[in-house]
Amino acid sequence: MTLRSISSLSSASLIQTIQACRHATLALFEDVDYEIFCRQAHPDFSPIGWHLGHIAYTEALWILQRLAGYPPVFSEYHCLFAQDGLSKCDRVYLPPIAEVVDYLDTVRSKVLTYLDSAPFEHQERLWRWLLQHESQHAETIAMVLALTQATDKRSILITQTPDRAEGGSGDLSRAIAGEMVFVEAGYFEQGNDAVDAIDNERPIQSVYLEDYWIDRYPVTCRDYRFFIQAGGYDDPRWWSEEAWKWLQTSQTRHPLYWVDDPRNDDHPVCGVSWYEANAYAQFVEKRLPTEAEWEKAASWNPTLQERLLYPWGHEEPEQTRCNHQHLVGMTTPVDRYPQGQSAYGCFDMLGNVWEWTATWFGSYPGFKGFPYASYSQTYFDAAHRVLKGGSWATRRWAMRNAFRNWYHPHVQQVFAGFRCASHSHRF
Ligand code: AVJ
Ligand code: FE
Repeated sequence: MTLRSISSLSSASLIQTIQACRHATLALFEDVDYEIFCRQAHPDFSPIGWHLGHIAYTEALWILQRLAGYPPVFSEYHCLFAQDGLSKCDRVYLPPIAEVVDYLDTVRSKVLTYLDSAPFEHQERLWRWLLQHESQHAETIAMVLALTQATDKRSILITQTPDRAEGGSGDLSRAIAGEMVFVEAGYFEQGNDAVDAIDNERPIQSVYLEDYWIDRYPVTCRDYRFFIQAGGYDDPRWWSEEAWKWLQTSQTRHPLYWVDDPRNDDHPVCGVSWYEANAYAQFVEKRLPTEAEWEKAASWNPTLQERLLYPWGHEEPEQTRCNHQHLVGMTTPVDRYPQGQSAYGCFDMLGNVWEWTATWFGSYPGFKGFPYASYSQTYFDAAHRVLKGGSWATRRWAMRNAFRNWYHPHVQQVFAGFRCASHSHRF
C-alpha cells in the first residue's frame, strides 16, 4: 500500500503560486463597494473586508515575524485582524478598501524579499499551510458574496443561475436517482502525512470498514425537488428534535442557493445544512456516509491495491478533472467530469459541491496542532460535522481526498451538497 508523495515545491514555483493565489483573491473584490466590504451578511460570518485583512495579518505573523524574525508591522491592525481578536459582529469597522489592499501589498513585498534568501526547504510545510489558509478564506469570501447576492439581489456572483446552466448528458435523469456503487469490506488508511497536510489530516490512521454502497453522484436538484414536493420540510419523521427546532426557528423551506428551474436539474443541490442532507437521506431510506467511507470511495483503487491522492490518480487537479477554482464560476451537471471518476466509479468527489458526512470533526490518534495549537483543536468539540471534496470555488491547493472541512450542522452558506450511502442496496 503506497501513497505517492506530492512533489516538493521550489521557491521559484512557490512565488508563482502565492502570487496567482493572491491575484485570484483580489479579483473577488473587483465589483465590491465599501458598504459590501464591511457588511456582516450573516451573524455566523465576518465581513469580506475582515477576511481580506486577516489574510495579510496571518502572512505577516507566520512569515515575517515567526520565520524571518522581523519586527511586527501594522500593529494598529493586530487586534482587528487576529483570529482571536474581536467577535464577528465587531469586525464591521474596517479601514478603507485601499488601505487594506496596501496592507496586503506591503506584507507581500517584504515576504518576497525574505524568500530571496529563506531556507525554503525547511519551511515548506508552513508555506503550504499559508497558501491553504488564504485559499480557505477566499472561498469564505466567495460564500459571503453569494449570500449578499442572495439577500439583496446585487449581482456579484451566483451559484446556480438558470440562464447559464447547461444540462448534462440527458441519460442522467433515468440513471441517476439512487445509482450506487459497491465498496467491499476491509482496512483502509485514512489521512495524509505529505508536506501539504493540514494538522487535522495527520497522522494517517488505519480503519476497518464493513461492506457498503455509496451514491455514484451527488444528490441533484431533481432528486431534491422530489423531497421538497413530497412535503419533506413538513414531516418530522425525517428530522431529529434538534434539526426540527432549527427548521422552525430559521423558517427554512429549501436550500439556500435553491433556484427552482429544470435547467438546474442535473446540478448537485447546493447550500444545504447538514440537517437537510440528513433528512433527505432518511427520506430515501439511506444515510450519510461516514468520512472514512467517503474517503475510501474517493481514494482506494481495489485493482491496484493503491491509495490515490485524488479520485483519478496522482496528477494535480485541472479543468478536465473537476469543477474547482472558479474555472466555471458555478455548479455543473454531476456527470460533466468522467475523467474525474474514482476507481469505484464515483463522479464529482472533488469539486462542484462540498459533501456533508455523518462524522463529527475530531482528531486522529497522535494529533499535533500546527502551526498553532488551536487551529483545529478548538473545533474538536462534537459540534461540527466533516465536509469533504471541495466546491466549484475551492482552490486546487486545498483540494484532495484527505482534506477535511468542518462546519456546524445548521450552516447553509457553504457551497455544500451531499451523497448518500447504505449498508445494502435496495434500488
Ligand atoms: C476549515 C474553513 C472552517 O475558515 O473557519 C481559516 C479554516 N481556520 N483560518 C475557517 C480556517 C483558520 C476554517 N474552515
Ligand atoms: Fe484564518
